[in-house]
Amino acid sequence: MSMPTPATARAGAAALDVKRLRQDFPALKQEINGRPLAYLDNAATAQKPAAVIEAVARYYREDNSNVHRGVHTLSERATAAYEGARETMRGFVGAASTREIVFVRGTTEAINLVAQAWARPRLQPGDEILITHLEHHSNIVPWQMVCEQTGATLRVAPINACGEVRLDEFERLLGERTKLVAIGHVSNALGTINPVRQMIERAHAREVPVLVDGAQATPHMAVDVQALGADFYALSGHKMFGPTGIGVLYAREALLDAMPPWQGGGDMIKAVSFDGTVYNDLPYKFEAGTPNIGGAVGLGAAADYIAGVGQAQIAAYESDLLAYTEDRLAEVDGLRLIGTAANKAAVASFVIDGVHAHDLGTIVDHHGVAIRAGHHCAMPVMEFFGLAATARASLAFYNTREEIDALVEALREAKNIFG
Ligand code: 7TS
Repeated sequence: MSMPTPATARAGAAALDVKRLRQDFPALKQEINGRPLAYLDNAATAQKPAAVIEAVARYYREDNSNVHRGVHTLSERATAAYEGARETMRGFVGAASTREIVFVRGTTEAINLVAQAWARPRLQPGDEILITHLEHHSNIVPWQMVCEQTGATLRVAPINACGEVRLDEFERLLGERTKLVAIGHVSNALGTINPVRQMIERAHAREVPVLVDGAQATPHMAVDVQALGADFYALSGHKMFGPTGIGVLYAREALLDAMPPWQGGGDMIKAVSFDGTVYNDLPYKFEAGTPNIGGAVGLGAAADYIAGVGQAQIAAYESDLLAYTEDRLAEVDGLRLIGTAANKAAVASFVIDGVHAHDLGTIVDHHGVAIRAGHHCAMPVMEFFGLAATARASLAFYNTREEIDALVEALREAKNIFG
């Protein structure tokens, strides 16, 4: 297969009818402070299409019941909807089996599950977990906790001035003692796309399993866990146009099989007596208690929605829009882009001389433009660049050049007021 050329990428971009797609998102059709909303905070959470809102509402209106236990019709329907969503998510990430798809609250819970159920029983003092300097706090703190619990050590692969992981250093840090690598697919603070396939290959050459934090990847690109070779892959529903409070931990079956459950309760057992408990089959062993059934239904609808739009088209359109965003931002006097990796997705983080990032966020909101200002739960990244905070515009396929123009106009006003 040949690589897509810029011409085919442009054709892909042209194929996305953004004006029509925006009609699918009720929240986008509103004014904020008298201006059309320009929602550029998608890395925090994405807006939801009517298809997702309706799927959740229909589930509660018509099928609401508990799963895996009732013999009555509603319970059978709820179970079918929940397990149907699992099959959809299996296809979405390219897993071999639904046994490898564990529903969790989101990326944070997925990573904590791996930290507590995979890493904690295995790690010894002297063992190492290798992450990168780009990680979101949820791919740092669970590993710090498990290091405290086991005496293992956290190692951090450094980044360069563009915000790219230094692969030479990554490889150097992968050693005899490394027991797990945990890396983000796409950085939420900078937009850097890590070469995860290459990093996984290097880890696997040393027989080290790899967890990929995919929270910022699944809204923007097709993910195939088998093609990547990922051992664990975590995602959040709400960032990919689905509901909050639902996400997926993908894990290779052999790994899940060898892991003890991390929470006990209903549904994760086959039989319980005071002499002992027999745990349930995969993936139920990791889903204690009544799950977020409505959330899973909504997540399945979101995955179907993304597939309907087309992941290649989304990636091509956003790549074009990001280039436009960076070009327009460069016109703002005193603006500095933070994160200039060669391979980037959907995020423009920046600072402006003399204006605090939070003031930027407040002023652009007066123009109806939603961006995020702060450390983006990636304080080590901020520290690397010597900053307390950046302003961040994060894009989705429904954003337009007009919205970027509104951002730039608002930033100019902020610069006039404070600069
Ligand atoms: N990993 C990455 C790369 C993220 O960007 C986030 C959330 C998480 C993990 C945690 O996901 P959760 O769904 O479990 O909360 N990132 C952001 C952000 O950039 N702004 O708000 C949340």
